[in-house]
Amino acid sequence: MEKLIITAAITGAELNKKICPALPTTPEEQAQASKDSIEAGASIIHLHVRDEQDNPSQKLEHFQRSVDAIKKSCSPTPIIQFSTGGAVGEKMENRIASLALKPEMASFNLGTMNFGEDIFVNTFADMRALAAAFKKHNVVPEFEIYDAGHIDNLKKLIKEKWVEPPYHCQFVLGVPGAMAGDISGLVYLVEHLPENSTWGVAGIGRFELPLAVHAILMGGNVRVGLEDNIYYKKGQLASSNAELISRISRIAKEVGRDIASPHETKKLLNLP
Ligand code: KMH
Ligand code: ZN
Repeated sequence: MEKLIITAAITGAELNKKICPALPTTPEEQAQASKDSIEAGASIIHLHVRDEQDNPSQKLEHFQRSVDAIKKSCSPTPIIQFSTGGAVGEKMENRIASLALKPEMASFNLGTMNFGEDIFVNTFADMRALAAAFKKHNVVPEFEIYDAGHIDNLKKLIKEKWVEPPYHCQFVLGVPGAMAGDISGLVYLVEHLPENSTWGVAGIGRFELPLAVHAILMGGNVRVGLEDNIYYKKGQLASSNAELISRISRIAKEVGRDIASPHETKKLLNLP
């Protein structure tokens, strides 16, 4: 089996420190969380950023200051994957604009869906505009798949030649409004991927750990972090992102799956 790529989703856009005191939101906190996550085994940082009031932001200046802080404090430097999802309701033009900073990777959300009580809008027109921006800025997309039909949306974009292989897919399972985090669902999704794909899974909430363990055994990759799940176990908040990542690294090593470094991850994902 290939080495395991662990992505740390350290912050997200939906949470705050009242709900999760350990959530890193300032550039300094994100730099420390990234450093600890890399030491714990992560090689990719999935990055959402905040403004001076701690509100979710897609502004270039806010991305830039977090990227600078992370690069300064992490050795080896992780792959920094921008979120183009942002917070629910963010304008598509702002979500796309962040790609101008040319991160190595960024998320690419594959469809409109209920997202809790909200609607997360990603129309085909949005996706085509996003795909054009990825090409223009030479950024590698990670395709976020929340539902089975999103694989068909990806296949449509492939057919229309908006996106090119290899296709890096992240199954984000357990969002209220989309697919739950059942193992049978994960198996179905893996079986229906387009050729020349890699995959990982990000289980939301209580789905995080069981899906990660299955992905480790199935040869997939894993995303964990406070964006997706704030509990270490039932009733016990996680003390940090690194705590969640360390557990995944321990489990992977116990079952004989080595962990990919940032350098190895670049090779595995064919990043420039
Ligand atoms: N905050 C969610 C609405 C992404 O990063 O691309 C979307 C999200 C996905 O977090
Ligand atoms: Zn995200």
